[in-house]
Amino acid sequence: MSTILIKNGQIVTATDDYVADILVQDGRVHTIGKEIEVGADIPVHDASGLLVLPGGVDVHTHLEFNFGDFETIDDFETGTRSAAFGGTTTLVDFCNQGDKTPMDALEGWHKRAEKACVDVSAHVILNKVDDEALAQMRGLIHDEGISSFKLFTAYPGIFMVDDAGLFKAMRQARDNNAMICVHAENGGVIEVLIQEALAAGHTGPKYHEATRPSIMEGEATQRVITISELAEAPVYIVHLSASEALDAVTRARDRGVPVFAETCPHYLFLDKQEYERPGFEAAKFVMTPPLRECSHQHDLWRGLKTDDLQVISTDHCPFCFHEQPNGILYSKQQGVDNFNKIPNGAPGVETRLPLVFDGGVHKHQMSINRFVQLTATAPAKLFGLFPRKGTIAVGSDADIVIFDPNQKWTIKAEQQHSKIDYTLFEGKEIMGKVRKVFLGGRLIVEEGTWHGKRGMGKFVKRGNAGKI
Ligand code: DUC
Ligand code: ZN
Ligand code: ZN
Repeated sequence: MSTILIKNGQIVTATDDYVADILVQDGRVHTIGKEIEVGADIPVHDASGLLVLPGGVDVHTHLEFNFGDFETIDDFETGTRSAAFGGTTTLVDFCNQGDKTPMDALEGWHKRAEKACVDVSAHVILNKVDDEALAQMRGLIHDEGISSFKLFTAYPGIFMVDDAGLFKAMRQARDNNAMICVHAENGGVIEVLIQEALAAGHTGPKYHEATRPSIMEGEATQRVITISELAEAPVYIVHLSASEALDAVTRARDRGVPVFAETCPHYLFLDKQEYERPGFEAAKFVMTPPLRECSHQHDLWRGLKTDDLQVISTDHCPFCFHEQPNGILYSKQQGVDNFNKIPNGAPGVETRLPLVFDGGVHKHQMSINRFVQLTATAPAKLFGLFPRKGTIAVGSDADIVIFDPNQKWTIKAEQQHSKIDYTLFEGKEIMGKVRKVFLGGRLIVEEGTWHGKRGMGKFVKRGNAGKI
């Protein structure tokens, strides 16, 4: 493998910020120092005046993901390439159990993930917590390097598990140093509200939001936390959107309970006004949980500041707005007459780092160390990837982003590298841009040009999860 030198950049980790050189050898950081000398044959990347960041770690994506009747549009090649252009070099994607055993589901996921262009792992979604699934959790954790699982308290008949299943899975995770991630909304109540809305002739996309009230995210989050306390297991709340849910997390953390939570850029930058867009446009914003009142955004930024929220991930779950020539199942148009048939999910894997840098570091007094912690270090630690991923240190994988903190640009769907035909942030002006991306020391993105290869991403076996 080759050697490269990244020179004179401002190296930022969750704790440090200094100017130095990085010598990369055999895919890893070999030396960090001042004025490192190399031979004329060694490629040198001058990062003067630029930030040198650990590659982003996004622990919430859905690539080639089967969601009820729908499938997300990005496969592992397009989704991971899009991630790379946005400075993210490791994904922890969701592997859906569906009607298989968890082990068989993982085998299918591995086949699909062979195309990945950045490094990947998976959380396995359990929708049936029976003895077989509980037994297989042990093998998944210890033999397969899968140290986290996702369970749902929503989507009855598709993903939802009952409290008993949640409790059993949490205890199994606790005994094996793994972590349960939960989609926390009250699926039963939501189903009643959906049926009532449809019966009243309310079919437009804005009723997606109206039927998923934030207090039912708060209720489910509190219930999940209470069950995790009894199970004495760490728990991770995914895609937290609501103040009520954040309150539950904050109260528990204040008591010393090991509860962790992520939010996503769309909850930080957008609000439910988007559902008032004319025609069917609002369907682009149908993700779950839905966008909330503006006041929730303020609470989420507070949570990021006080470490009641530890991670920003994307929940990249892309369904095209327009029908696709050979795959109607990929499109939001499925729900043009019925909001309950709009596939739930939105894109975002490519814009996370720049959006959070612009909104956080430039506009919300977030330090650049905290930015790195939220987007790389904390997710790597919580999900058993650290210190291989999530930092720049001697021995770490040389997944490195050269980032210009002051470059201005405008988000446009046509310039993104996902297969999706829209972005939630069309026309938004951003300060902060990815210039170069290295995966295991190989230059894969250079000033908007792709140098990577389909299949070059590796599956990463993960260690213990649930500690930070
Ligand atoms: N949950 C997710 O994690 N992603 C997409 C939609 C959902 O309900
Ligand atoms: Zn979810
Ligand atoms: Zn998701």
